[in-house]
Amino acid sequence: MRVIDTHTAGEPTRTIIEGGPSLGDGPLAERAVRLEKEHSDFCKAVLLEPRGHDAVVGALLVPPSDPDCVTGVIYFNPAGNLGMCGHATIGLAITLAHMGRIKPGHHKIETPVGVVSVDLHDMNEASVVNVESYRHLKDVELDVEAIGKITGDVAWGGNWFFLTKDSPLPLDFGNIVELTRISNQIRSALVANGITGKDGGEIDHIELTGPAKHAGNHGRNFVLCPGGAYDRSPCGTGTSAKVACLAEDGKLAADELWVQESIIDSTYQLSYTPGRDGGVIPTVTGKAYVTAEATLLFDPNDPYAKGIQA
Ligand code: PYC
Repeated sequence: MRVIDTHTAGEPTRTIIEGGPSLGDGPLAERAVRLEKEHSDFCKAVLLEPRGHDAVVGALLVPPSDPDCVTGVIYFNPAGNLGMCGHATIGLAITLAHMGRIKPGHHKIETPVGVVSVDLHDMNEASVVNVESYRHLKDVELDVEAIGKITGDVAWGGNWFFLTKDSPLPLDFGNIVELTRISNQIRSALVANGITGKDGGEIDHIELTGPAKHAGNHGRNFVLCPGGAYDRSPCGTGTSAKVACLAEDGKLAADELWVQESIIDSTYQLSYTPGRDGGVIPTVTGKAYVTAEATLLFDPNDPYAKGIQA
């Protein structure tokens, strides 16, 4: 199986360019369900130790059903599928450029939650025009064990997010273990209180937000992903959800720049245009770098061929 690895603002993506499972044809959302249900061993083997680690997001290239798209892609992490993934889409654009499949310009990519587009600026920078993003619930009050009251919004940016108004702890690199623990407690409190996204969608990403640390930037975050790893990047879908909330609160105008910092100080530049259904269409710009081209080997005698799993 051949893969190309990238990182986008520090967050890794492994794009499977050859040798992945065949998922048949039909709508991408159905093929994504097939991947999760019938090939979870493949997903874990590709991502987990000893070949990877729990923060790696997989991008399986599949034929698009929309002929205008340069490729279809299904994103997954060790816990299951991701609807959309901002950092991985930037990583995918840089990978396709590295492979010579796309040149600087505008390209469409099909994901299970809709068609997104990328503007490839050069061999390391791309802008993703995301799916329509919107706030579903405002000022939700949660009683979180050992922390107390936390207020936040539930918003969609291609995945479901709970975005806190403030962070109970400074958003410092040295606090990552504690921030992870707090975010997991928030996730449990959401489940215990039956709080979901639209149509019962599971809120599987928690975004702690706070003020920027560095001049010229506008906000900072810590994002817990499904499975328990934190996002090294500012999270493309998470910042899309953030921008949707800022727009609805009248704090960010269309086409105005928002620079979002991650917990490791990497940044994305964001702006939006109004959406068709009352939300916003965010554009997320970031940089990605190719870190490896590899052939993954699966030795049938290897007891950890399927990855180290709990
Ligand atoms: O960039 O959207 C994103 C993302 C989701 C999970 C990890 N990264």
